[in-house]
Amino acid sequence: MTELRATAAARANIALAKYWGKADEQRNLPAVPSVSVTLAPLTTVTRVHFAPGLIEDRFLLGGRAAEPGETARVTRLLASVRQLAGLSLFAEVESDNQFPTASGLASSASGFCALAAAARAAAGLPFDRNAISALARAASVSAARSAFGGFVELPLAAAGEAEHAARPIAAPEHWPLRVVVAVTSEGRKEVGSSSGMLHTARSSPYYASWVELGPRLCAEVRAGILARDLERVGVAMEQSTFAMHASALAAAPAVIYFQPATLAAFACVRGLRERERVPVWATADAGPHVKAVCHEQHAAQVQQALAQTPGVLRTLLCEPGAGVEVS
Ligand code: 2P0
Repeated sequence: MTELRATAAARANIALAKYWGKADEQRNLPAVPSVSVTLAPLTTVTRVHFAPGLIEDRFLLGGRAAEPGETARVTRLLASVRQLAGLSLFAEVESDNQFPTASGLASSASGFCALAAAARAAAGLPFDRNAISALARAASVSAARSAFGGFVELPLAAAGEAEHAARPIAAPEHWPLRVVVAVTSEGRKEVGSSSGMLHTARSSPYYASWVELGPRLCAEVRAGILARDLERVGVAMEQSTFAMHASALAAAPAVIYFQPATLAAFACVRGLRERERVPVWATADAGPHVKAVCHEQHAAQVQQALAQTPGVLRTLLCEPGAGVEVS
């Protein structure tokens, strides 16, 4: 019997138009469409080995046994691969982020996408980005987008659609933008994305407005990408960011991801734009870090300004990267 093992590498992504909220909790379908850019070099490498003799799935994250909650999510994904491939073996999974895990940047996106690709390959299933994306999406919605490189969208699911997946908008070479990540905290975030968005949906009076606004901003970002119009993308991205956070802030009790340094970094970016005429716009996800999007020729200036902002611990320079790869 051939060795049932495989390795996959997937990159993180940041949403330029945000996903926040679920249309179907059971099937993990998003309530709003989203658009992202896949980021080099923020890569997770995951190895999966379906092996005889195991009595349960084992999951090592950064060389250490993962928490039970994390292992349960991994096991759910592996269970659907086992069912698809007609396998009954448990698996050993090792996942390593090739970027600082403690920074809070270790989004589930690159991790679940790499896991989906490695698990399918280890089980002998063919390399199929749509299938990987749908499998990853069922575990973590944003992970669906990391299956593809460059600029990617995750539309709303059609009624009754079984395998809902992301799809590419444009390759990384289409637009060599830069994303400067301003790291503002080394700790883990207080409220996870899933619980934050479910709590927002249940208790925020602004959630319905957010869900109504999402598709329009998504269409705007998509059109801006195709036209390589940074201002169009930036303006819609900032509105998407602040509308998402506003819905969370209005939850009872409030879900607050911003730290003082988050606001200082947003002010820095706004200052660069208004005082220095640098075309740069910023976003933040379910955490305190700020990501600034600009042209290549302004990246050094943006990086330097953010690095000097009070509370910013360090910066990372990213660019559009490739989709998931299996080796
Ligand atoms: C996004 N985020 O579009 C948005 C913006 C955070 C803010 O997708 O519940 O880890 O696992 O499906 O994908 C983070 O949420 O959520 C996220 P689940 P996920 O990138």
